Amino acid sequence: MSTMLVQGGTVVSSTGRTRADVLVDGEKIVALLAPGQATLGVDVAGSVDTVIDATGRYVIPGGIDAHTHMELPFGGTNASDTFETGTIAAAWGGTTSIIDFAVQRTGERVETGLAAWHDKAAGNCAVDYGFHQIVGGVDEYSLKAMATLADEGITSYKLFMAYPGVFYSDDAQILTAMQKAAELGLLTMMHAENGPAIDVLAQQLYDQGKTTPYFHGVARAWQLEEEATHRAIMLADLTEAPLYVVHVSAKQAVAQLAAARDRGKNVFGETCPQYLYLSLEEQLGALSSPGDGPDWGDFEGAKWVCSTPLRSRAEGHQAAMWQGLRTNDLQMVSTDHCPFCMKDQKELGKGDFRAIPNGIGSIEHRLDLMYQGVVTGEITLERWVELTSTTPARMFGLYGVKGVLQPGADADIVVYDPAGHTAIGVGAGRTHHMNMDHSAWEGFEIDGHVDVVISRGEVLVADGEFHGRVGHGRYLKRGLSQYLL
Ligand code: DUC
Ligand code: ZN
Ligand code: ZN
Repeated sequence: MSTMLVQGGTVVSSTGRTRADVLVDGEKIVALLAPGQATLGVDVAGSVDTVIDATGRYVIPGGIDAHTHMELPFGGTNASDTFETGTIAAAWGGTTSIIDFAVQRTGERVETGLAAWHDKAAGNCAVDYGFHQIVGGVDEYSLKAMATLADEGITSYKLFMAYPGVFYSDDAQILTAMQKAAELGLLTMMHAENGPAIDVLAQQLYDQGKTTPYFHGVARAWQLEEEATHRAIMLADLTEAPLYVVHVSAKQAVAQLAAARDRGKNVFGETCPQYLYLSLEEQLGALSSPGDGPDWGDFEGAKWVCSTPLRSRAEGHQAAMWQGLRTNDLQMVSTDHCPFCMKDQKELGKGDFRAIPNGIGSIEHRLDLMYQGVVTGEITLERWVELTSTTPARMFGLYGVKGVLQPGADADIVVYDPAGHTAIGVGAGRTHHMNMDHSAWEGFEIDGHVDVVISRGEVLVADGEFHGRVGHGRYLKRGLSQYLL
């Protein structure tokens, strides 16, 4: 077992910041020490195997991305990051734990889908990984299977109010699953969009010749996110099931969450960097060259086809997401990392936006993109740590081991340089390790840099090099949510 001292930095937690050195023994943090002094007469820095210099930098708990889709089968193809490529990219960006979604598709058994997910991930991850369970077919078999999930460390499951015929659950199925979840203490995660209504609008737009990616955003109207969010909240209220709404993008949906929380309900919401920074007009409606496109944009916008969709900046959704993060009406930021290449993947939807695989790749950039929110004054330094690590740990039953730098916790540590710079994108001199032929974040400049990334006492990234290894990442058996009211 080797020892390490992360020395000279400012340790930032969700509640404050302090100058401290972090002492690591093997995989665990064993002490936070007053900086640079002998402790109990021992010269600690001179006694450890490795000293990491964090002078002038922030020392924070490793990021936890609680919403990823490695290798997700979707729209006739698979998300382009494997557990190997996706977790290496995560490490580059300071994310040391992910929670991916095991998939039960409609017609499959939960156990089969879960076993397949374990097979894909085991031995292939560079950072630690846990699972949520997508329940794509609520029936007597899946309800029975839900009872065994918590024993396997899967304490949250996801339902879809969208994607009829693929993952969709109707209200009767949602009600039944929530009753079971309430009984078992599982957290219900909800993709809250009214899928059947979206499909009607999408067909109508297509029939009118409105086939470009922009119309993906038009079909997935905010009213259908607000309505589904409200319906999910009411069903959760009735069944007393705690509810976590994923990838919130509409300001009206945030208002629904806020109203439920004001009534004292266990209702939570996550947003993603794309809903904070990107928009319907600028990205989904993008032109690869001016003058292209029959109406609004051309196929360039396919890079940003994801669901929920990017929303209108003129309508103020992005500003509302930032505000929700400040007021804790939204509690967390995950990526919904679901990358697809333009070639052979997004291209499947040329001429029909409905056939564009839904998803954006961001796992590598979440910490940086959220740090930029600190620079621009949207959130505080402490809130940055809370949104990206501490609350994900508490929400999904990992806190104490993950999400905090304290004795007994895993030594998942990021040294972040506020004087550094990160140029995001696939272009020359820019950073990009995800398995994609483009970046949804091309050209973004960050006034900060992930310098050192440590996972359970092993250095994964330092001096601009990857030192980690595939197989280092371990399965995280999670406990019940530690965030409930
Ligand atoms: N949304 C996406 O953008 N991709 C995968 C699934 C989802 O709900
Ligand atoms: Zn979703
Ligand atoms: Zn998702």
